[in-house]
Amino acid sequence: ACLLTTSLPAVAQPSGGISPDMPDHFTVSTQDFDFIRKEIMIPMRDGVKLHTVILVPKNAHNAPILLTRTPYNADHMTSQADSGTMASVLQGYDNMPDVIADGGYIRVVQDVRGKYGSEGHYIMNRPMRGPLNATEVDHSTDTWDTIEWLVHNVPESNGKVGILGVSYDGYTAITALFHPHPALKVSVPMNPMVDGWMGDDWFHNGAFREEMLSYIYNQEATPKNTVKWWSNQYDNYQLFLNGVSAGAIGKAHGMEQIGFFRQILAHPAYDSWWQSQVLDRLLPKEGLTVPTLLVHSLWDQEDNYGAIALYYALQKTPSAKSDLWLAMGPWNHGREIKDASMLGAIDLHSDTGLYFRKKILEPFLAHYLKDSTVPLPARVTTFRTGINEWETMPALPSQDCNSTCTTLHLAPQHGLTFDATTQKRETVQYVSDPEHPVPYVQRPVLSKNLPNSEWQWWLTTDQRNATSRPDVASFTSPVLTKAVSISGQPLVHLTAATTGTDGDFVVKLIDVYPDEVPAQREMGGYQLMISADILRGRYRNSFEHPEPIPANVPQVYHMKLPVAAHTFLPGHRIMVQIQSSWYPLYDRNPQTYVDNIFNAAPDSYKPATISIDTAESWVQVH
Ligand code: PG9
Repeated sequence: ACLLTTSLPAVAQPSGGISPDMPDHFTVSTQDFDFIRKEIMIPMRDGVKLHTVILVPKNAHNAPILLTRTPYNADHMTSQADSGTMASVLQGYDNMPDVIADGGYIRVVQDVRGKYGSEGHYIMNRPMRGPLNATEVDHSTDTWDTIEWLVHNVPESNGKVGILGVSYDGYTAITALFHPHPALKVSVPMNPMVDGWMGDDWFHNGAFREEMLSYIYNQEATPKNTVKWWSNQYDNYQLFLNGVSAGAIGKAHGMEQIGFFRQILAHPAYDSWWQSQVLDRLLPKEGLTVPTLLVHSLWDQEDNYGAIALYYALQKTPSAKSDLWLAMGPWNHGREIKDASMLGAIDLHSDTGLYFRKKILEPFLAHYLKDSTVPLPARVTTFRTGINEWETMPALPSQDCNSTCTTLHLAPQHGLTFDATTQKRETVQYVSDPEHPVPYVQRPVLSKNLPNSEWQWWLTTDQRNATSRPDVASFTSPVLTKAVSISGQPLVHLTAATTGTDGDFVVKLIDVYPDEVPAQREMGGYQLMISADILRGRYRNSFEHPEPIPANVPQVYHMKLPVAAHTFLPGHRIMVQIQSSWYPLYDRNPQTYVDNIFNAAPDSYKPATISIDTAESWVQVH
């Protein structure tokens, strides 16, 4: 579009015969745009002003507002095109032009405190007011104050506001539900970060996700991310190995200057600092009063815990019956807002992102924000991989196993059986050597900030690379003669001994494709992870109070794996895989008990022999 200025800015006076080409402020000519863009500094109750971009369709009248609150640059998120149409401007993160622009919504994106154009101080996942936050403000008050301003100052609106966002912006969409503003009619947290210790971005069951150091660095060194994480190694595997512990690597990058990094170092266990801020503990105490659609990606490489944990926690509250919905799909982190016809290498044969937006999200928003009579989606909608079909259910299966569970028993000779009577005792051993940890993707492991990194899709990558390592134990069923469908969270009961005094256990449930797949030959023999997670052994009895593992004494390790909705087809096999590192996504366990692994000395990292007892190890599936 040809952009003309509407008013001529003052021209700087020449000096020494030279006058600058650039005006102090360039004004974009918007008369041919189909929307009006406003940038407002909205005052909060403590006087801090938050930078807010408002896009109003030019024909808007009685239109609802869709709000996103973000640490990722509101300006950037509302200026993605060299075109003057709202649909093309709203292409980026958190935006779905086919829902937001085509739906006639007023779009509002706000920088949270201390990021980009907003005043105030940034705090990572700023705790809600309470034991960790004695101030008068948190994300819920900032949302309240913002909505209060919007409903009084955007005359084109109908006074109804929805909040939505992916990941961090899903987290802020949840915080809006605490003492919500009466004009907040709906919340859609997508892939939200909910509990950073138990299973979202920072730790999983106590194992630290050291690949996230670069995120913390970029987000927290400067308000506008002007200082970027650096590395002198192309291969992160080598970078982290050289650095020894995650604490040492962070310190070598000067990260002790960053408050959140200091908190991470001080709180390696699930202590009261974590417990009093995680949203799946806090929100159920309040209950839901606003209709909420949680959105979960079944292959989410970043936040595959939060939406489901919050769903189960809210299900226990009376308000769930009226106000809680869940949608799950075959997506990586945030893929539901884009084309989602492929799951990594796997062809889904339809655009599952489009289906979600048109059949679930759009009616949900319209019902509550436009008083539309379109029916609401089912309480739970999920895409079932394997048979590639959508299905609905009144609720997710329970988190505990009852008589309806099927048990996959580890069996001798690396077998896996449904039949408990064929399960016999055999000890399967491997040596876990911290000098040669199992890579989570093939090396070189590229930083997730690099465009050719495998980060986005790593959960879908072929596990044959792991299967062929001597420090990975694989247990495989015979070829299936009929389909096996699973839903909900697989439950692991693993019995293993180690010669060390600490150690990690990674358990993966894998769909092994037939040797030949004529329709897509590259899928022949593919080993697709369906659900997998890690547990730091010191937390086997208590996430809050770690304990050394007694060397050479078998211990039971329980894990709830991420939720699945998958059908293993006839001709496929089911595999359970066990290993003791997933590197460098998760920091190495020294395998010698030390007080705080962030400070582990190089000589504490020791090889350990792991012995798995097949007779006492199984995975239960719904
Ligand atoms: N997964 C990212 C994140 C969320 C919350 C905290 C830290 C990181 C994100 O995509 O926003």
